[in-house]
Amino acid sequence: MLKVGVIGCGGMGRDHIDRLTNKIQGVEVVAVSDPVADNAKLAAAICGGKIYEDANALIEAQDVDAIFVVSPGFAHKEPLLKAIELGKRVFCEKPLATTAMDCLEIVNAEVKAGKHLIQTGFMRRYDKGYCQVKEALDSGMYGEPLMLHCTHRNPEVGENYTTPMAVHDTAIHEIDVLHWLTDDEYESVQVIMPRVTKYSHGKLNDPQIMLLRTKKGICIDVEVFVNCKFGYDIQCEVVCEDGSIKMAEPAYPDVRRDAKLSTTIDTDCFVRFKDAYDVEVQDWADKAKDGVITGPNAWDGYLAAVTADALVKAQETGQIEPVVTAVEKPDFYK
Ligand code: ISE
Repeated sequence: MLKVGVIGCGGMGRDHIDRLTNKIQGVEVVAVSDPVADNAKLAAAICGGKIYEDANALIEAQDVDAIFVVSPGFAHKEPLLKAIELGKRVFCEKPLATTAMDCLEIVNAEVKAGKHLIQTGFMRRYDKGYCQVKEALDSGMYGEPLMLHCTHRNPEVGENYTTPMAVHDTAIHEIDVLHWLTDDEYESVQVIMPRVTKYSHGKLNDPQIMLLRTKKGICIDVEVFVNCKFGYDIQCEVVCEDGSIKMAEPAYPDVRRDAKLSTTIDTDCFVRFKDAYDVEVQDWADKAKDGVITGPNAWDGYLAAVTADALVKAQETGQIEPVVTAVEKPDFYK
């Protein structure tokens, strides 16, 4: 049984604790920590774990084999560095950290430790639809990918959601999953700002069209539209030399009623990617038990941060911006 300590017991943290406790095999949550005492109490009530006021003490605890970091992104670096120092395996919700510099510090610490310890929580790689597209691409039957047309629509967002968040919060999923799908890295990005929807507000340009070019020359367009009103709608089509692969829609029945034919569209990411979260965490638990990490790693977290920074710059300049990593990919991650 893998004994896990969870740092961060807000909504997402408790969702993971519930998953780890009630769904995932071979894992037990033995410790929880959150600066907000009530969050920690609610979490302990789900799993029966011991409450630690100090997250460092949780990481050091003898009976904690592996750590789940689900605190806000800005608070990730410290526990990750501590866990690396102690050689404990970590599942870290995205983002790895909020700045590229912090991500690189984590990468460097892991490389120095010489052991793969960190998995970054990019759950789309575990979604059945994306996995089917990946399998088709890897089969080689359709030739090389040339273009990707993608859509990331949310029904609506709060007043606190601003233009850069369309990258950091939203397109960050495409940034990771599309580099994995195409087995490629990004060279440059651009953002086009169409007319703004009446449902947006002064601090948010919505929708946006994000364009990414990979090192192999694949061109990707992502429509990010977070006040689309009609649902949580994620699309991905890969146009290849010998065919085109469009990701399957979630399976819902076609309903005929009142002279209309309709199909459900999900309304939030936790429903749309529910199974992906479960598969992701079970896979992490199975591998972490054997001391292995095979999911998105710290380098993927760093790449996502660097690409996001370039996109935010492109939002401001309207120009094509290069995606620049401060170092070459270390052999450790190849
Ligand atoms: C949210 O944080 C997510 O992770 C969702 O997948 C994304 O669609 C949404 O825009 C984000 O705010």
